[in-house]
Amino acid sequence: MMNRRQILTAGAGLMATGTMAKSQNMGLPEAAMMDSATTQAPLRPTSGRDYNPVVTLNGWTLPYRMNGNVKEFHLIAEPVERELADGMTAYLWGYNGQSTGPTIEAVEGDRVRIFVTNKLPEHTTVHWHGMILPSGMDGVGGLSHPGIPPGKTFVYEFDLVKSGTFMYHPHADEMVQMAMGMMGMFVVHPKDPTFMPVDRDFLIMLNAFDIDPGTYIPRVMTMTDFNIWTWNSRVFPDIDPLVVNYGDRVRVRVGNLTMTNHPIHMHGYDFEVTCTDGGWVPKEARWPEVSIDIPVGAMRAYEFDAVHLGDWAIHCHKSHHTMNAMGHDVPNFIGADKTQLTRMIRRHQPEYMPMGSNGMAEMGMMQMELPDNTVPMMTGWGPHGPIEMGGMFSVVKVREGIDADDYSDPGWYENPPGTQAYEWAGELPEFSTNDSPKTRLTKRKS
Ligand SMILES: [Cu+2]
Repeated sequence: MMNRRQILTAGAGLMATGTMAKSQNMGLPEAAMMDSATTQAPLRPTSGRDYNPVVTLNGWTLPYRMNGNVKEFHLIAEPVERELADGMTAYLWGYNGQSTGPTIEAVEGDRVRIFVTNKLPEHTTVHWHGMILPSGMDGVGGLSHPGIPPGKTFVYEFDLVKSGTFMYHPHADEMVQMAMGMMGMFVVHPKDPTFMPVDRDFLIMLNAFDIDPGTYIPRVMTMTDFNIWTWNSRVFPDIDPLVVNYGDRVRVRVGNLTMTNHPIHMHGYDFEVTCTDGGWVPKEARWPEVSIDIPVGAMRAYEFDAVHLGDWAIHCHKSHHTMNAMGHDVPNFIGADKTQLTRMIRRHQPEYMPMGSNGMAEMGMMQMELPDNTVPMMTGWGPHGPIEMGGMFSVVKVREGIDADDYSDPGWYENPPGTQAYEWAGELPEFSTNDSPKTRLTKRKS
């Protein structure tokens, strides 16, 4: 088990690579780079207005500098290598070393100046999804301004007139550039720090790729049949847990830039939707939920008080989205008797193993040989066996005694005595799971 405490240190993996850009063009802010897919500790502001920073799961926040009253950021659009899971790297396009790109954080009332350097082989733009800004800053290539040619840097500058959760992505060769992983989130904190304060504020960007097992580059023409369903370009079991201290007020902000909706379901709690990318939901207009559908091209934030200790699953409720690389044209063998067939195939292929007659759970147990650079369809081990999940799945870990800035994995929850499902030790009815529905039917008749 990896000790997150050892690797989760503020700024770990941060490398300054702004030197080159600086010598070519004095005055550009340094462009911080990230070489790690591990959740980075929240980046507390050291200048400008104060705010409570967010935590991007398996992501990081872009540092800024103050230039007079203007908050300056530097994004670099470029090819990146991203570890989607241990053992699977994808060659993507992203920002500042990673896909998804770094989270940008600022405060309502700030003026921001965002330098965007294009190191891609084709032009790009950045659209600021949900922001109220001048039309010429909106980043729609050809409409708002010309595309940023390869090798050039453009400057976006605007006032943040409202707080909330927004996204950024190209509006230039959009289908390709988004399929390649170009997207990030932009959080504008309220000017009034007493407005809807929370103790923990998590960010998840829902995205998806179509990458054939054994390959590295996403197919960019895929419209719906993606095979890698990710949160911030990461899949279970390597999405970090959402670590929460007992009693914390928690906000989870979920953006969706995939091609389909995702009903995000969290166990153990009910919660309220408090924000969309259109703005904050007034108290009287909120309603309770346990699953919240995140439409395409939208953001939803929900909040809850962490008063139930435990390990609680959080996942997309489309069961195919909690699987990793898989084919969809596999017949259903449940209930089929493969004894005869197995004997015949083994004459030619002695290692042949029949699968699927009892369901597919055995796939979570087996260490099947996989091509290089892919992840098993269902995977992850919990304290009680295989979790049989992949893709858009993680665990909310609510514990007592977690320090304010500690997001390291506390390990598995130990259920107090008498609070865990247990095996019946008394008499059992006669029953065989090997009977097909047909035999069971015949038995009942006789
Ligand atoms: Cu989904």
